[in-house]
Amino acid sequence: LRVAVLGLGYIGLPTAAVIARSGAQVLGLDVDETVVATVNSGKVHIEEIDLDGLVSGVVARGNLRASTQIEPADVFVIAVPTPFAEDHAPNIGYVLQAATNVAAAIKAGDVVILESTSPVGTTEKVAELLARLRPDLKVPGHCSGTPDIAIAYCPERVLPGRILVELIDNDRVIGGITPRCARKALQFYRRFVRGACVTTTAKAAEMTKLTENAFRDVNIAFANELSIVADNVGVDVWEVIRLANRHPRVNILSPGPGVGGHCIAVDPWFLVHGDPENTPLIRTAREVNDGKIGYTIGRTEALIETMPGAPVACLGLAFKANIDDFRESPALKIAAHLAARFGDRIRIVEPYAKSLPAQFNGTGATLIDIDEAIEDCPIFITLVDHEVFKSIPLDERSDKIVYDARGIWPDQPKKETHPDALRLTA
Ligand code: SAJ
Repeated sequence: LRVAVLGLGYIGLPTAAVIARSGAQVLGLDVDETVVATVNSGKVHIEEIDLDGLVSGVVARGNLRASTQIEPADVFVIAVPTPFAEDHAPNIGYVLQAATNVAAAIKAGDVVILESTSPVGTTEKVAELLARLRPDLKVPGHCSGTPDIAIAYCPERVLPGRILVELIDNDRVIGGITPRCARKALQFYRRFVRGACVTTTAKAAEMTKLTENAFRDVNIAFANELSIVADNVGVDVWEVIRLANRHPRVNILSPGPGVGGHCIAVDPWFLVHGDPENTPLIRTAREVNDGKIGYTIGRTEALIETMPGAPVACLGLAFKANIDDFRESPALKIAAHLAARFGDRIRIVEPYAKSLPAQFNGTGATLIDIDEAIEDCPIFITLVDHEVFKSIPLDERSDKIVYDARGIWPDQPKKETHPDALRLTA
């Protein structure tokens, strides 16, 4: 089996590598020549647990090769980004460009699968485009009788940091332009997926993906809203959530400094943009989660001002725990804002960073390790719940003044975690 994977990013490269490991001949396509050269040398341009070993193995065995030019294949998997514009309008330009490339190489009998998170109806647009560019082929939805090719949507659902495990173990939703398309795509996924593969329509599969991330966003927004209410009445929100979650039908997620990454903070907008009138809840959740960044900045600034001149340790820049991904990270935005305001008082602790990102250039902020922070900084602001931070014992931090945006230290003396209480006791 020959498989072409279009897009060698966070999803495309691991997907290409896993398919290659199943024995297929995989061609990975990317517009970026350095990415292509990196993969062809058996190396990776992104950090993901165990990905480097897997890629070097499949490249060495000749099962994975990268190129900027499309070649004939039996299955085409599109895994390119779908960003959004300022007005939150989804941009499916990369998907349509990839489909245009597929049109140049596709032949009767082939299967095209879109994996990119996409607005509802995108797979049908891909079919339309292929029908227009290849009038010689019978394209599903655009022909009578049995089509020559199959077109399906199958969203990726993997969690960064667990991508290689979840690519195999997660259930997959496979939506065909027609039921026959779904069956063809199903045969392909069965080669390497251990989880259940469930078939449906392309539109339902597209909406399922957006629904999963909107569900999580709405639930995190609930927790973030609670955290502000609790703050205002001087109650520890983490304790309230722990207690409420003892109810058999309540399961509240964790508040934090905002929602980051390139999925949960983006995908709900695709639903809102598709039907603005009927999505007030999903839109508000987005606004609540984005608003938590500004709220955290306000609270931490107030805390830092209570100790003029004192060095401040900001713990974490990543968009979530235990990964080195800083894209769309609330922690990064908050720390950069504090650095711009307080300059060299701001010390960043981020074991997953080799140097400070460009946002800190010229601010005077420095990257230090956790031992230096414990030694030098009386103020701690926890922005990411990395395991290494959580495990700092109380006796190393009991004298610190802490703003714990992630609730990683439930045993921290309470008056010191609440800036207002602090001002009263200072
Ligand atoms: N977060 C909280 N509180 C929580 C959980 C998360 O503040 O209780 C924050 C995180 O710190 C982070 C953001 O939300 O900033 C997103 O983190 P995440 O771990 O919830 O999700 P992602 O973005 O890493 O991956 C999500 C996953 N989707 C769901 O869990 C429904 C993953 O399965 C998807 O494949 C991925 O989006 C994607 O690619 O769409």
